[in-house]
Amino acid sequence: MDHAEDAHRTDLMTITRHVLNEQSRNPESRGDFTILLSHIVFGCKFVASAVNKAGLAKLIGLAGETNVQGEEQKKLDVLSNEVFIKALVSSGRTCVLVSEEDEEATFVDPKLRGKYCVCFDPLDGSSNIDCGVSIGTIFGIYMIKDKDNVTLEDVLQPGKNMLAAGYCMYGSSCTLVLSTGSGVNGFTLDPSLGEFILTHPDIKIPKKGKIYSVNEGNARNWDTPTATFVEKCKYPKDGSPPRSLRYIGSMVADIHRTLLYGGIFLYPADGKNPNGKLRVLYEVFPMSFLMEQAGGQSFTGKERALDLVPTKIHDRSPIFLGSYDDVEEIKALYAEQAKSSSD
Ligand code: FDP
Repeated sequence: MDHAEDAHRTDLMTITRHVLNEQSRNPESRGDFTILLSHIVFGCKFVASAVNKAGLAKLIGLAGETNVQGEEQKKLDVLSNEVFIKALVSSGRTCVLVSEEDEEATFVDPKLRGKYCVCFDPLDGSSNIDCGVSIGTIFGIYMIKDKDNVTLEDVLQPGKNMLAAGYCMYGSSCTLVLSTGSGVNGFTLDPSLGEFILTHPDIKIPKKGKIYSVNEGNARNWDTPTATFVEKCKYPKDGSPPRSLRYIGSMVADIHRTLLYGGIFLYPADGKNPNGKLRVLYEVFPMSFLMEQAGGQSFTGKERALDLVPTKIHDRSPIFLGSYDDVEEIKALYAEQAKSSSD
């Protein structure tokens, strides 16, 4: 028996141990973030279990309600939202919550208030639920500005003010990817232990990718830089091979692949949707934070995505994010367009 290997296998870095290790590097820390995160992790485990049982438990199907974006809500969305709201409130560490499923922000009862604000999409990619494609939870965490005066301004902050962000992907395995501002780590749920184990330490996105990811069905409404970029992906003029197109249509799954394999994910503005589709607070910001922490970039077509200042909690923004060099290319195309329109 190889004892060294055995020892290695049994010395598992759970997500709690990992966050406690990070916490111990900050002597002022009182463990509040660790407590908040453990409640988020519980929400993810609950949703993972519900997603796994969805077909069996007949949980899938319409709940007969529509969400703020006017989309039909699935039962799993409703359930996931309830689970996360309850988990976050009961942590005693949150004060304002913004969920994709709720029109208004939730202000936590003063007796249960803590110093964190959480913006989240409890079940992103819900149009994929019924066909078993990977879906996920996305979250971004801010610190409250003034404890005695909690307002919506606490969540209408630029993404660069986020303390932490992450997502949990419910797919062939359940993977939680987290950044607390010093790199990105991926944890996989071991169902037999009920623990997220560090499986992808210090994720770095390849500097340049070979994949582009976009809903090409919207091509006829794209602006010139997006159309030129995609044309270059398919018919490169520099002798490089064409890039592969991969588009799942579930943001968490598309971003997870982009982080691990490199490439670029685009949800641009188009003639019909000048702000694109994806929501700033709980899609664009958390994913942009993770991308930058992994060495990539994120751009709105005008600016660094994390510099955006949202004015409403459900604001949308065009987004291009992924490998550093790939995003540089799209930035150059937008700069060219701006220059030619100012000439
Ligand atoms: P969905 O509508 O299935 O909830 O913003 C939600 C989202 O999925 C993202 O997860 C996904 O990247 C995007 O929309 C897909 O949009 P298109 O169907 O327009 O490509």
